Amino acid sequence: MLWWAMCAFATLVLIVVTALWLHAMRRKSSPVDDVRARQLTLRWLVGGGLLLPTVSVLLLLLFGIPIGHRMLPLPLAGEQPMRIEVVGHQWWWEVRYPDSGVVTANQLHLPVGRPVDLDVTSADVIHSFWVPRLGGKIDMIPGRDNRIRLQADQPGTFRGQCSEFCGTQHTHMILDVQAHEEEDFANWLQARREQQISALPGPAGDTFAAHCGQCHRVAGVSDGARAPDLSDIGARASLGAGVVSNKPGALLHWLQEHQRLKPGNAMPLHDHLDPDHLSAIADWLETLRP
Ligand SMILES: [Cu+2]
Repeated sequence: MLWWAMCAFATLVLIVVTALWLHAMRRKSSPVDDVRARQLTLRWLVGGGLLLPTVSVLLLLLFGIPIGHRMLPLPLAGEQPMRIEVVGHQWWWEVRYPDSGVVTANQLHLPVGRPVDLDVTSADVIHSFWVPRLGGKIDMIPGRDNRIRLQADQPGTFRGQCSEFCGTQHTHMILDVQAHEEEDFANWLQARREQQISALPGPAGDTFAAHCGQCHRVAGVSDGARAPDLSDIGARASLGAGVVSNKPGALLHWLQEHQRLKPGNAMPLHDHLDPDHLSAIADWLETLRP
């Protein structure tokens, strides 16, 4: 709403200034004496230089301040905002629901019609959290907690994007935001909380434990904390924070080609791993969903 209001106002200013400019170029000027010339100059200075900007800025502030205010994490009476922690990493998003212990990555599930306080920080360099359809951006700074309050008014999928250059794969740091009706959100959270994952059996499971589980967490299976949580990776829209769509088979492709698809990402190559193990791991990961 704020964006459209400012866009409409800026368009109005553009039209008025252009019209005045065309008028000034086309009209035949009649000679005026010094007194009249000073009057005209004063009129433009006071009207166009003082009154017009004062009124414009006041109007925009009257409109913008209440909207901006809603995004400030001020104390609320009644129902308290939900709290979600988001940590920026090169180049992915860690999302934690501290009240339920649920952790996910590169996707943010929100309830509709309820304010949500996002506590954002970074694990490495400065990133910036931004979901343009829901509100302004806020910097994610290592060692510092910033907070922004957002509220989705209708269910849907919104794109979030890191908006502070954070390295070569900054572009590939996309956050998939899903706003759900309150009940659907509660169901999702409960399903995630009660999710039971059985470890991949056999030698492929050993390979996962030795090479993947050191960095990646899978709830109840491994507890690595350096890389994205994989407990619900099968349910995510994309892999690599927006690099490839998570279609059947995409996980194996990602595991084989991730350094070509997203050069410089922290995951080592898997060339030395048994291809059958890699394939079994990919198949197993595809089944991980709440
Ligand atoms: Cu970035």
